[in-house]
Amino acid sequence: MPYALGLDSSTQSCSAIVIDTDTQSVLAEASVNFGQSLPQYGAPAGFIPDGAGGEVHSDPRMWLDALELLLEDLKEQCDLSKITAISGAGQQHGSVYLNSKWLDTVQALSPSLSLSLQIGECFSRKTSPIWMDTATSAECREIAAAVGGDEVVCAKSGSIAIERFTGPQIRRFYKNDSEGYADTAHIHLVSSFLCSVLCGADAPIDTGDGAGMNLLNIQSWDWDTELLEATAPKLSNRLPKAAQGATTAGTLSNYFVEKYGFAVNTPVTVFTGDNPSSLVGMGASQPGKLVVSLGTSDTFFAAMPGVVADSQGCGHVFGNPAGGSMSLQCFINGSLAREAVKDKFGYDWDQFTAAFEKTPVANGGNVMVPFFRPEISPRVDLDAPLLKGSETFKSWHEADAAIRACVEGQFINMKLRTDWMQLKPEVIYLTGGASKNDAIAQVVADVFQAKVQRLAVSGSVALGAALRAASNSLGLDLHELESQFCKPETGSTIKPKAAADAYDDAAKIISELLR
Ligand code: XUL
Repeated sequence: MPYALGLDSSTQSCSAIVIDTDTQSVLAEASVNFGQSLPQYGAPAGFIPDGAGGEVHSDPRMWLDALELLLEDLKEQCDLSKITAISGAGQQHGSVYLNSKWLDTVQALSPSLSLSLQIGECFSRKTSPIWMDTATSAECREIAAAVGGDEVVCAKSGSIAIERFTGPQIRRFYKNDSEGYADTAHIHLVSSFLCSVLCGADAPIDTGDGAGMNLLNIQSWDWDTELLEATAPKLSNRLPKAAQGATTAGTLSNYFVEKYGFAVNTPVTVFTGDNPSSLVGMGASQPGKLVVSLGTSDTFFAAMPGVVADSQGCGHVFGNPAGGSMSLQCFINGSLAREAVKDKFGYDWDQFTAAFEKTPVANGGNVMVPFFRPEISPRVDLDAPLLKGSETFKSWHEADAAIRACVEGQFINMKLRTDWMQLKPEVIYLTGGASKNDAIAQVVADVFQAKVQRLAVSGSVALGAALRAASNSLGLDLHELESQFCKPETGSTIKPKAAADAYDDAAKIISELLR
């Protein structure tokens, strides 16, 4: 039976999709919101609020309880014994610390007790730092200094040492709680931890999620001895193997067979990070397609033809679950910046959209660096936008010009910061909250000089996991699956209208303002 299950353990919820690859249809979908369904973990938005000094942690038992609630729900919707392929994805960078009881416990889970109760005994660090944690600036500097600077860390691992990445987080744990570190026998990512739970054994870390640790070498796609040593002692003993995305981690453990009715020996493909999984779920795992996701922060990711790291130190290189590598770049000033300009003039979203009709492409020379808070692409510490243009524009007296300048500035900056990826986009898939807005989509098409499409898929992370599972365990071609399941919404294509050089002057101004 060609049924594949994809799981997505994200920051705020755990979701699943079951697809039938024969009929190319979705059979079931479910989602458990951590804050709403598991209030006992004190994490309304998926993490424990008010951490000291930039700490952002979650209780890993919450992820286990959510997985069980999710499977209960799916079991009501479809016959889980028909599933023949499973994979999943987790929020990137978050780490789970396990003691010497872990392997024996996960191998012999009793279906009459919950996962969280049994595995709860195995955590050597009770809570897990997640990607929102910014408490590790000192550790980033220490790691960089130990190996010869930021450029060396970036060339080796695909990113400079970054606060939310797992290596600096592990180092901080080792420094602040050396006993806890000594008691730690295994360290997993959220993705490989959940995959291990499903398999009842230590699962590998895939190169997609592994590259978000500042520990994996992006040339060899294996652990980098120098980075491991710079991070914490005897770290290599504590990490599982690194593996490419199309690797079978194991078969589903008896716990899930007995408790939820899955078939014996159902194969589980290694899990990956949410962004690499979304690359597949958006149908963009081959070079030539870019994904721009418009959310609280905006992200840009794409399959890359080769392995190059960002010499500006803002971007990231991860393994592409479909083979090769992918790039990812985050822009903190995403929808919050768009909203800030809208609110400054008391506009609603319709008025915001109408502003684009009332202003010309390139905005008559009115240009904005639209950073309302410190940005990471590039790293600048602004709390208000930089403006260049007419006096009325600079004094915030032209609402429509300010709105266009904000959106144009966002995507010109995005283009400037992503040129290192050497991509020649044929199509940009726009996703996330603001992606439905045609005026914004037109600016993206004009700045990047590529057509923009919106896809019908929602939940691209779980879908990507299901497609990867189907490809690896059922022997189906991944790109074929992508073209079957990730179709553009009819009438959603926006073509560039502006001349190719329309934004050249504005790009120069933004580069100068940021110098
Ligand atoms: C990527 C990142 C986030 C997390 C959570 O580097 O930190 O996108 O993966 O979604």
